[in-house]
Amino acid sequence: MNLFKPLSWLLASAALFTSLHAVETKKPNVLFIAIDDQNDWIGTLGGHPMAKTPNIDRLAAQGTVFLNAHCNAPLCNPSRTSLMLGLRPTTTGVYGLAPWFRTLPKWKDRVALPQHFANNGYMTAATGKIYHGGAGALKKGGKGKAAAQDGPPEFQVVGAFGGVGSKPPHKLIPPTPMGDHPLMDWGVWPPDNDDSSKGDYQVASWTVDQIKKAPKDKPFFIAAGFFLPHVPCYATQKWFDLYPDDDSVLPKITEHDRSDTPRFSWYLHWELPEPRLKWLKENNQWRNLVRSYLACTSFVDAQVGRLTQALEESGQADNTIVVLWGDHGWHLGEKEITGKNTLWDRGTKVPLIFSGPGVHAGGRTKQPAELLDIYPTLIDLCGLPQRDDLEGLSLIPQLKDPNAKRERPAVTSHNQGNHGVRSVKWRYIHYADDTEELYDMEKDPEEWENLAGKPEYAEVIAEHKKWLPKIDVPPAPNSASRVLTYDKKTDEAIWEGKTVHRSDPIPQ
Ligand SMILES: [Ca+2]
Ligand SMILES: [Ca+2]
Repeated sequence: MNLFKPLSWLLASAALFTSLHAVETKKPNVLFIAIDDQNDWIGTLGGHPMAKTPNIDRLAAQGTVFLNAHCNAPLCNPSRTSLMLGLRPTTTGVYGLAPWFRTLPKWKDRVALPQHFANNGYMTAATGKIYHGGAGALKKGGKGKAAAQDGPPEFQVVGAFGGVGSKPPHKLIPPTPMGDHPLMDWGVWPPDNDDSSKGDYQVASWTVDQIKKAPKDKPFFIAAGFFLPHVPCYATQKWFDLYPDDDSVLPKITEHDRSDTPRFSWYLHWELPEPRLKWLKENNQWRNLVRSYLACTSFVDAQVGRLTQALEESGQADNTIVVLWGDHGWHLGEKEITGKNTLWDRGTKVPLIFSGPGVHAGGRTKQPAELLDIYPTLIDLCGLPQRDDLEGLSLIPQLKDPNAKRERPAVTSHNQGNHGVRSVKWRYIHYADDTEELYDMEKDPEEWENLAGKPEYAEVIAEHKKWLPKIDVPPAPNSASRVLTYDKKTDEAIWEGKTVHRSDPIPQ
């Protein structure tokens, strides 16, 4: 009897089994961390010199940070829809806080990012604000606010909605203009210094639990969506204590900054609950808002730290891709406003950090990146089947080599016809009425001097204009909230259903 043959067969089978097994166990987990309304006031990003975010900074040092990353829409619902579907807002027509894309016949069956993972053997779980208005796209019978959003079962396990958490009985600040919206509030809350009543604390606790009890036989995709520093910016005293109670915390601004920006730039945030700088100054609220926003950012940073610590403790850190992102920026007095809905860096620039297997440690890249790049990038990092229906670019070249050139700039759109194009050196903005802005971001990072109209920059403008979206559809059916339309023939602009005339005073 020849013993050699069966033995070699056995060895070959064992090798095959081992390699198959290795392929299986090699598929990394994904921890997907979203932070709502978080601009670049993150320590490692340098957007505010005093911002204290040691946990996010550590994550960035372990991985690669994109210093020039931008949202595809400067508003929650359209930004998140774009990221999760891998499609530009100008392709879906989702520009406002409504509609929910699953209500649109054209997109209701679209395979969203976590669903692609669920379809490829991943356990998917979510808590907090991932989609606008809920963890999103749940099976019927899901829990909480998100349950109303019926759709394909992209998240198999769903945790707490999170949100604001403990709220004071009355607003902490004076009534704000344009409707005294209940969300327009900030300050120290709760007064007992206990963070556990905050929605984001609960989101972190639930996520820690999921990481620790994740199934061992399959990889996980766990999404945690933090609500702060979205308004109301409530934080406990200890987070305020990280920032001086004086005007050194205020961002750099220049007076009359809007004197050289087109009137149409105001139409993008025409009448909103977010107060203007004028109101903040008159009501002695500017410093309070800035400190509150920074305090909330530091609090959220601590929650991020709880997640990364849980990964370490669970022994899964080496086999987990962490991606951390913010859905759009936020103004705190720059360009005379607060809030979002702008096409400047303060409105479009977001944190975007990857760490884990396949990611260069300590990488810092100034190459442009867009949030809709996350979908194809995660597919590549996790070795999932490719899709040919995504509009983003994989960031793998920059995750391997921070100096690798990206073939195109980042484009942000706010309603049909209004686009910001951000390259390494320039920001170009084109509004629906054909007015324009151009900034030299190396010489003028605050975007104070609009260079559009100066003949010597015609070539730079032409170069950036090439990247305006080729597809630029009108708002999808049932679009609402922060929707702007413009008819070039009649010069008629309509903001939230009301005509804005050229002579109307800018609402304050
Ligand atoms: Ca948001
Ligand atoms: Ca200016």
